[in-house]
Amino acid sequence: MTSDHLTDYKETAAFYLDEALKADPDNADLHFRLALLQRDHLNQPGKALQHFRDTAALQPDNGRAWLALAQFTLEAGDQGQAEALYRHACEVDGTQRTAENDTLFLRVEATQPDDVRVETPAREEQPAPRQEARTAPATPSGTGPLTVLVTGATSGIGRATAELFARNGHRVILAGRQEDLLRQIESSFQGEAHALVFDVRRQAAVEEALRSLPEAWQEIDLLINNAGLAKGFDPIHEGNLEHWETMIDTNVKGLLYVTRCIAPGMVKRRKGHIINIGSSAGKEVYPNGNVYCATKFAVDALTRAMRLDLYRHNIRVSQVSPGHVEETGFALTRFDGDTEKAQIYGDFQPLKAADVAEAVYFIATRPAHVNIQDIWMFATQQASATLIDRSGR
Ligand code: NDP
Ligand code: 8X3
Repeated sequence: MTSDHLTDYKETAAFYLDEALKADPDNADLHFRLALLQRDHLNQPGKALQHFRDTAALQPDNGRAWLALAQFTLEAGDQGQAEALYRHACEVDGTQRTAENDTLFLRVEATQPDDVRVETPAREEQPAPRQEARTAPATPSGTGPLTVLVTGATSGIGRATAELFARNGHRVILAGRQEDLLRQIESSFQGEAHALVFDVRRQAAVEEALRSLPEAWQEIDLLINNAGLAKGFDPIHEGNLEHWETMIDTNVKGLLYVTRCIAPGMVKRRKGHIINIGSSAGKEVYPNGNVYCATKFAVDALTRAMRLDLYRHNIRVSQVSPGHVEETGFALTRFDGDTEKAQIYGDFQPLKAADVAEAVYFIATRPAHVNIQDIWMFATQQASATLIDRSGR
């Protein structure tokens, strides 16, 4: 058999797996087999990544899928996020833990989020990851525990933010698209958490999900509009229309749909706070950033406009506008799973998801008479969208 035949055979197998998935889209096993084929034999990393993500969402104890996600992330140069994914793979399936993988994924100076703990290593030579020392954030003044809704809580900044609020005794509604992952995060938190499944682009689904909240979770004190993404990195004349629609629908319309549902209750109660996750891309445009930047400029404008509309109702409105942030799925999503292109953090130290979470937490825990309008933050090695000291970490 020639290698041509072999490729044909594998392409045929992929075709039929794809067809089977159309009939049975929630079949984790089909997603996983297709992902393996695409990654190992068909050189289709973007498609493989998506199917590994689907596998992990549908079958959260599939350690091999989590390990694959860790490998993609490592290849994309995001060591912190890769380490968290590897820890998670080990947690759900102890057989994924090997000395070779430890060497690959665990850093000596490791950050270990509380929610991805790994059992104490059985072998002495395994490095003991160290909890990163962070100052305990202040508690909110005189308000008691807040009920906080975080959109996009399955990953990156949203997940780190939800974790920080939960760790400090607040009640967190974890909103996202991936039900199993949300439930897993929910059960991993020490504090009170509630998973809520919806896609921010689907207005009816947003309304229905928020209406379905148990009574004890209905009164949201703090809305963190975080769900968002970049797709593509092309000049305007070569842009992909589907990418544009996705970014506009998610980053702008999604934020509006969620806000429109939650703000009326805040106005009625004369109490509440909305924090939007904008971006440095909403302050200055950069080449090939066009539509993503436009959506974040829109978030910036909406933050300011919401503030004008809501201040008389005693509602605070704020924004955090970060530059590059690692430990997120941002770059992999933008470059459609292309791990080479997604290597944008390897030669400098960007912000970490936890840094942004702390900025959000700071804003939310100021005394009631203080409204922080915006925290525009960069890593020390980044001075603007295009000025980055890439001389190494
Ligand atoms: P991640 O990819 O790690 O997280 C994005 C989150 O948004 C995921 O939970 C994702 O869920 C969710 N999401 C995406 N689309 C939808 C949707 N239609 N409905 C519901 N949830 C959705 O990236 P980040 O943590 O970096 O991104 C969070 C925010 O931070 C975004 O608004 C981004 O623009 C902003 N930002 C990021 C920076 C960075 O450098 N990373 C810098 C500045 C701002 P799912 O897993 O289901 O896709
Ligand atoms: C993410 C930061 O510079 O990649 O919003 O657009 S950037």
